[in-house]
Amino acid sequence: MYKGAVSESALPKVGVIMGSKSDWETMRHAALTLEQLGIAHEVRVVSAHRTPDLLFEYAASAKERGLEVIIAGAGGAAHLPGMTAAKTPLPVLGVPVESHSLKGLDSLLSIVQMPAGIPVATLAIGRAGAVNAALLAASILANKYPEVAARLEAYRQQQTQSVLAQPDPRG
Ligand code: RP5
Repeated sequence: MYKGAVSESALPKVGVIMGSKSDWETMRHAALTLEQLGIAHEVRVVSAHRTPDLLFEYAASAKERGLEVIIAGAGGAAHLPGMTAAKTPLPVLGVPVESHSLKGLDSLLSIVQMPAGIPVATLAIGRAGAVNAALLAASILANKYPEVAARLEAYRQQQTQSVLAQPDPRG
């Protein structure tokens, strides 16, 4: 785990939104990874179907508030990432949350199958997708912020070293 990052009190660069409080168990991994990389972010529950007006307001104002990337997690008939992408020019990274009935396949297909014209970068189902959404957000920000690029590089080097340090899987 990368420990070199410092926490920032700066304005959030990444918005982490999710359709329900119940998504937090998955989406907390995105927030944790952003924290490890020292990337200022905010976390909000914004539901496409329970709070549609809030979703429109959040997405439409995101860029002018200073956000540069949005990570949107949702499960089931997961409209949140696509609707968010429709209302903002910012890159939207979609995380399919694992649903009880269909194990997240419904979430994945809802998010990934965007018609041409409004893209959502779709990650894997569950924790892996949440972590990778944060790392992808970091990659996007790294094009503009050298300090983020350096932290991301350190994170990856540390990950490589932790594998090389224990080549025998039996520990
Ligand atoms: C979606 O419905 C949420 O993203 C969540 O994954 C799913 C279930 O929500 P709850 O019924 O747990 O609030 O909108």
